[in-house]
Amino acid sequence: MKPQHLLLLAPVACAYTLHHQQRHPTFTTGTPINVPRRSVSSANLLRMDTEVPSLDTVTTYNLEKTLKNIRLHKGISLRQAEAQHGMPWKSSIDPKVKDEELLYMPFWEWQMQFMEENFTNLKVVPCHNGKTDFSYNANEKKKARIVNLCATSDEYRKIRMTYYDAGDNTQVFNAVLYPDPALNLPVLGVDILCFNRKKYLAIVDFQPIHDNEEDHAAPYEHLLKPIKEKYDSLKGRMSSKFYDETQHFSQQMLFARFDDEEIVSRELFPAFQSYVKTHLDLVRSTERRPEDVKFVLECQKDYDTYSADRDPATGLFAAMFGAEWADDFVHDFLFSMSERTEGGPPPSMPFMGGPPPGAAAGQPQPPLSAGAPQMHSHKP
Ligand code: BLA
Repeated sequence: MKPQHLLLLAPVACAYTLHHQQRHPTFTTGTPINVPRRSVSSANLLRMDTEVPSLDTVTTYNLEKTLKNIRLHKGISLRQAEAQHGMPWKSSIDPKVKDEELLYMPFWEWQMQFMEENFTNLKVVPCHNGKTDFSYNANEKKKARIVNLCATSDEYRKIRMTYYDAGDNTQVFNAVLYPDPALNLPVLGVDILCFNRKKYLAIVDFQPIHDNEEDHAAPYEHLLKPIKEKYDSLKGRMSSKFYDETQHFSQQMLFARFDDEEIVSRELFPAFQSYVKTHLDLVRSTERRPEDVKFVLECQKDYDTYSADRDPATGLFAAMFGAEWADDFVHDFLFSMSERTEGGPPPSMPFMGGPPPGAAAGQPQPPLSAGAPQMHSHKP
């Protein structure tokens, strides 16, 4: 997000506040709820989207916090933000899909409830970069849609959740929770995917934000080891195709490629719940050090830049929603502190299929795209 986009959040915030009395039906129940309307004209956006000098990370963070306090005070609730796009969805965008199609919706639902019950001062943050509202997008023709939610709480500077539904082709639940920067702690990362209802990929980790050993995830790994030990299917190792496992990934990462859907409810779901709970326990039991804020924000920024540069989903989003939307989505929503590298790494390959037959947990394995026919090769 550019500094000038922060300035745009003020009118966006006012739009949320001013219009939140408007009543509209929800998609799911028909119960009227307050749905905000955005009233910033595109002419205004264009006028305001001019280059201004970059602000440093701490100033940006403080400005963001102040704006959040102004606009979130009377903002919409988490449930209202969720209901704006009919979430939690009960059926797929693809009518061909029959039963139990939204495989990972229980992850979304459980996390929402857990946050509501356990996070302090949980508030919705608009999914907006001043130009585009990222809360929802769909490609009706290709039968794919994405929904996003962003929030903040006393424990976490940024909480974001994504559900991607492309019928039996692809289901994804993705979430990242960044601790308050006065806490020098790993980020909680979740990336859970399913392709063709046959090939599954799951990663849940306390992702280190720096790489010197005493600040790395190592000090927290003893909390995760006993959990990981219980789940034999989740002890796999990632490939080096997209990421480097020594950077921003811990030794206690839950990682699995599998083809037995049973594993989702039997192992992945309880393991995910334990990691989320343990992360909150860690955040709660760690003393804040305000003098660390600048350093930790810089580390979270490095994490964002690393992740944005390597995100294998960029190609998929470009194929479904257009290259510009995909680029802005990755840099301004998913990894919103990331630096855009001029002439940086090429966009990642679209993902295409499942893992090689017979792939077993516990071994480094090639990406799902290896050897599989290309699924998303057309421009939108
Ligand atoms: C891999 N993640 C992938 C792949 C895709 C996504 C398409 C490649 C699958 C393949 O062909 O092998 C999907 N990434 C997404 C989506 C979003 C995204 C849909 O950011 C956003 C909505 N990725 C993360 C986070 C973690 C993560 C937070 O975004 C950490 C928990 C990990 N994803 C991760 C890893 C791989 C991966 C480690 C590579 C697995 C491997 O190479 O073996």
